[in-house]
Amino acid sequence: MDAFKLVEDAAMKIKTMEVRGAARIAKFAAETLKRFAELIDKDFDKNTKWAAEKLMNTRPTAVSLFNAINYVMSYSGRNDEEKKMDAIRRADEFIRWVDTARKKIGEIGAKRIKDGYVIMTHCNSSAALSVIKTAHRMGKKIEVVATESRPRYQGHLTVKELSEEGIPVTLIVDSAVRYFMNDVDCVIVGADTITVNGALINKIGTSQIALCAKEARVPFMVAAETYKFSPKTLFGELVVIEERDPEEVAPKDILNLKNVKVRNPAFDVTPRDYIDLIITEIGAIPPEMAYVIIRERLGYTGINYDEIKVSAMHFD
Ligand code: RUB
Repeated sequence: MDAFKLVEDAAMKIKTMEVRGAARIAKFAAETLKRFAELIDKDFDKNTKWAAEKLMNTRPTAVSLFNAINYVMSYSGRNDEEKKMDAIRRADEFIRWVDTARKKIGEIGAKRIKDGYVIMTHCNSSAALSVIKTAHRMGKKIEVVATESRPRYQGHLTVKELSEEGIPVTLIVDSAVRYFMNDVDCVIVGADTITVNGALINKIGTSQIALCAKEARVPFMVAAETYKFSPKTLFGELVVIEERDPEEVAPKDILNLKNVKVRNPAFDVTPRDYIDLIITEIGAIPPEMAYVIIRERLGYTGINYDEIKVSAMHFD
């Protein structure tokens, strides 16, 4: 296998959303960098930097991709062989982090789900579904209301996953959220990024759901691994919201109309005031604690975010 083609293909898979969802993207990037490191036999720094940039320039919003790449790229060594071994070790570590964090979030979050609960979720989040599935496996009788999540219909993936698990689920259109809000006991969504001030960036429509939940006094919870927190925002960087092709949301005859603009932002921002709890693998925390997570868990050196290094962490 050609190492460079491997990375080009992987980048394309992320770009076209064949691999999607913040956790899956992060894990896939770490796996790809590991494979790349195994395959190349010269100019380790130069080549891995190329691969890292290629993967980084795929989707801009989920900080999990940045954190994954940064984690692997923080390798050290006196020569290429040592650097290769360290990069591979770090990639394995990150991959393990993804898996253990999801499981832990399931265990912690499931304690917040009471028997008989109806839970609303949006998009297709492996972390949010870990909470729901764990509660179900604990024997709690629960039901789910899942939004279809236009325009890419990730909600269809969610209902398939829940159906396979034997969890009753109702699929609704995104605009029916307020209609059903009074019938649910809590909302759980995932995260693409959490900023230093505790704001959540997640699939477009999330902030409307949070607004409805607050108005209806329904608890709104976020399931997010600590690698979804953004060290870049600590240094003032704003999160870039991916705007995708208008063709995803409207047919040609509409797109061709005069005086009509079609826009397709893929994510939106939910301010921390609308979030009751963020369930991470190290505990359920209020959004106000985002700064502490970034400092203690992700760590950094220097004041320039280019120099931020995700430091060693505990996974279990
Ligand atoms: C996916 C999305 C998910 C988060 C969290 O967007 O917004 O809610 O990524 O998912 P897209 P997870 O389909 O555009 O990638 O908990 O699996 O990381």
